[in-house]
Amino acid sequence: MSEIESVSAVEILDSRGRPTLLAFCRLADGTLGQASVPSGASTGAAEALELRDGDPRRHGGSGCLKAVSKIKREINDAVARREFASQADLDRFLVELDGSANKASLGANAILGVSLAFCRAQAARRKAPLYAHLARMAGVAPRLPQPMINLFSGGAHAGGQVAIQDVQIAVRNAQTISRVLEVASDVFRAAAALIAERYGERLLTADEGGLAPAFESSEAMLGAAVAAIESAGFHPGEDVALTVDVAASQFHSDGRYHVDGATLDRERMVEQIATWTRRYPLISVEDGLDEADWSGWRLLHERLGANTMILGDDFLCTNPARIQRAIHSSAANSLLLKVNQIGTLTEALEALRLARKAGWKVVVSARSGETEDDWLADLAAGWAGDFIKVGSITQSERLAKYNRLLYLEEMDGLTPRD
Ligand code: 2PG
Ligand code: MG
Repeated sequence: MSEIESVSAVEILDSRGRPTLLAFCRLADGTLGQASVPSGASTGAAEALELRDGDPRRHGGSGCLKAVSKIKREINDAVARREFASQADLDRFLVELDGSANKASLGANAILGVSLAFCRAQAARRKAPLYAHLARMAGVAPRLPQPMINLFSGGAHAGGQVAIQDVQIAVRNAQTISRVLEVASDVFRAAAALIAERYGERLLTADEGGLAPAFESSEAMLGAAVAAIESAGFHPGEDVALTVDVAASQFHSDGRYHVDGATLDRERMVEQIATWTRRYPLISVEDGLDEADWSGWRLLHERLGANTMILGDDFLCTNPARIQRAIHSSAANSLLLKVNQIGTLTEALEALRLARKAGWKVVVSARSGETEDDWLADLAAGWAGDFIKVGSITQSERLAKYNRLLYLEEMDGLTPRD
């Protein structure tokens, strides 16, 4: 049991210079927890609602003062000087207080801020590192996840120059996170040199710090990733594999996929992805089909699911009901877990448990709009995610998470999977 003294929040800026919020939770014994909330660009239609002011006079309408005020007034009035038995107890209370199906009344950003700040306060009260507190809550043994590191971006994370949103690298058989980052840095530098040579341009980076030249096609982006791995002295597939976030909902309209100048129906889109997996060392395909194209997902899973992670992001929205349906209809085999898609830690944990029960892989993911907060690293380690997806090895909002993993490796003796 612990009693909340008060909750509060302040509007801050994220890595894109857009407002988000930093929430605080003070317990009756004086312990303070705080956490900031990330925000996506390629969001799923089934995501819980992120409350924004819509006032064009501030931040082009994207201000978060309404969400801040929901925390300071409605939520604070309801939770202050009240006892909560557990994280689940508080989260259930917040969901009921909101009362809507998609957290539209209080805002998923307001609710998640309080959920996370309470979690941090509880960890501090127990004098436990956040990852250990999260592991205890989930009943799993903590482990370091394997990073999926962003190399190139297109789609909504860059200028939309190619269809595919993100090409990432996964370093195989590395014993430590520090070795993973060493290899990633070699590949990143090789990629930067290759891009400068081929496209003769100053290196422009995308939302998550990945390189974003004017690739002529998604295939050229995948080819450049393989070339960068080779030029850094590694074997594509064996030493360094690729993962891709197709983010197909972004280029799907009228039942067709508009990929790099071609218009494909679902069968041909699945064919296209199968061709990519044959030609390139892809171990994971995220959002290969539109989020509403359930038949396409089943087709893709049937076609490639035996050897490739068929990873649902916008498709699943960390939503237990959608995950259930995907399990029953055999439409995916991996979950991208983003807590702000659902709005509370407890519901995200339910999503994790469903995925694990079905034998799925789990990728704990950041958003394209992030802050310097590092709770995601603790979440990925504490909930033993198979992978963590944070973005590139540049930009401090990304590095905060990698550097926290390095800390956990050194100071807490956690070890990576594989
Ligand atoms: C994604 C995420 C992170 P966003 O699509 O997986 O890369 O992007 O936060 O824009 O949804
Ligand atoms: Mg995605």
